[in-house]
Amino acid sequence: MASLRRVKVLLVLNLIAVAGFVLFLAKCRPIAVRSGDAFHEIRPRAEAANLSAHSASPIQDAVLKRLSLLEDIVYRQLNGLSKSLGLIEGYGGRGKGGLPATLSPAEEEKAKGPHEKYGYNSYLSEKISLDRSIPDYRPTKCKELKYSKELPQISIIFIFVNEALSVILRSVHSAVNHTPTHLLKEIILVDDNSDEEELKAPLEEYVHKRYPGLVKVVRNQKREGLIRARIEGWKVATGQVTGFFDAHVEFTAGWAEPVLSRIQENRKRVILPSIDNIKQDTFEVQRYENSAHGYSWELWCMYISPPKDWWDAGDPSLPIRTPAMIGCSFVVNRKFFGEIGLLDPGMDVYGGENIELGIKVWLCGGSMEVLPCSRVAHIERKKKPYNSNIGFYTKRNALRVAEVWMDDYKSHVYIAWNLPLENPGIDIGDVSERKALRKSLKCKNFQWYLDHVYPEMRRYNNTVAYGELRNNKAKDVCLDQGPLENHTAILYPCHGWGPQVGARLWPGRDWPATPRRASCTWEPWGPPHSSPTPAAWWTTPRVGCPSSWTATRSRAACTSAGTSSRTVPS
Ligand SMILES: [Mn+2]
Repeated sequence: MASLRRVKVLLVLNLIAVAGFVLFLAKCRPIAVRSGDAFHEIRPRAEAANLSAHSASPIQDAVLKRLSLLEDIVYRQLNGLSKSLGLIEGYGGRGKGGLPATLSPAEEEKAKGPHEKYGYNSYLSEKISLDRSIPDYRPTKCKELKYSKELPQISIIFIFVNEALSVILRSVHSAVNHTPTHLLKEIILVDDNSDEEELKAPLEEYVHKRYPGLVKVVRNQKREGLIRARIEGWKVATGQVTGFFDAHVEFTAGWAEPVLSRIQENRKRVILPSIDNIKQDTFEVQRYENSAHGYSWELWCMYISPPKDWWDAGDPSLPIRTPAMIGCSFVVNRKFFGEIGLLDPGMDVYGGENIELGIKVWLCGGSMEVLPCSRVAHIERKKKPYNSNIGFYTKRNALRVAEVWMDDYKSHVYIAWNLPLENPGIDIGDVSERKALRKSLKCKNFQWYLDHVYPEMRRYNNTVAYGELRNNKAKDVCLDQGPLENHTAILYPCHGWGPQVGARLWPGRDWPATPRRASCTWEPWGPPHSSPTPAAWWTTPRVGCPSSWTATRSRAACTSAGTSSRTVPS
């Protein structure tokens, strides 16, 4: 405490000294200027002020700027801008350096409720400085790379709904602290109609006082979902480049330069900083492996291994080609993003937009890559803030992607969601504008994308049946995923999710051409396997004898609304 007081006293003394110096300059220099201007007329006040501002010397400008900065620091120290919100600034304190932070047992008790509400330990977040340092996880070589001084400016767009104030502000502080001033055009906060009072006036007053002129706040009048919220942010952005981030991230030193440099070289590149993890319970920052971002046929995104040519090059600082993006952080030239139709505004809430952008940018003349030299840490929450039925919206959005972009492969998305191929019973809205967009941009077909950008993705051609597989001797249990090691299936109560539903059938192997007993060739419908042969072929467990297996959906009979079933011999 004593040392803190000493620092404060020193700061104030420093301010007084600088203020004295500036006063001296302010009194003397303008007089010197005026004395040279013998015909100086008396002008209206405003105009005169204007004139003197124009004629001020660069030194005077610099000193005035420095003074206002010092004033700002002292103001915050003495008036406690962040303190009034119960928050902390400065580099030290709990959780500094990205180490795990802890709470006392009494605090733990208080933390429980908000932890549940936000999906991360927001009470702990309030105890961690808004400016804390986090580790530099860049590959060593990145630190030696040099970038041009003339890089395009970025508008950083954060979207949020009912996010903890301290977490949003840490995202903002971290962006300002780690983006070079001359490259940061502005920060845009898009509030997707949050309910919390602290996200209204207190947030707005804070950012405007703390970072005057730098932060724009956009408020959605109704909840639009993450996708249209990002578009709202884009609309008010003025930087040459726009960066979209969740409002629960922390940037690291040097994150911006490699991103802006890659976009300057080629404006059609969409760049993803590498993501590290901020643990939602302790706020410890954990390094993630270098990865590309892929997805399953449900269009759930996931980290996948970088492509073979990246490994072959043997340089971990090189960009990683990626088929799509997780979506919590991406950077794109502002105008180019508009040209390729932004994100699909017909999508609701969350999910699918990240895959759509990946497919679209690749098919329509651009590219997408992850940069290991640019790192942003992100909190993986326990739950999403859009608490309505996320699965439904993700499914609906996935079907929009399938209809617009996937040509013959669209059936894969329907099968993955266990929907009939015809009349799936989901209103996906109007996709005609998106189809027209694809046509006007003269985009390539989906087969090209699978061949060149996402060869790891499993293709399920010749599927004749899909859905749950039920046995006539035990109708309430379904074939489900057993241990992967011995490729054996198990019976499990039907739950309608996961590999149980995703099972599929491939003719020409064991069934139906050679129906060997007890070895139906159902395959779990899972993430893409890296090898071209399936990772797990299943042997069906016997249930009595003789018994038969029935698939709930038949691909061959899809014209009958997919409700017909087909008997699979046991
Ligand atoms: Mn997120």
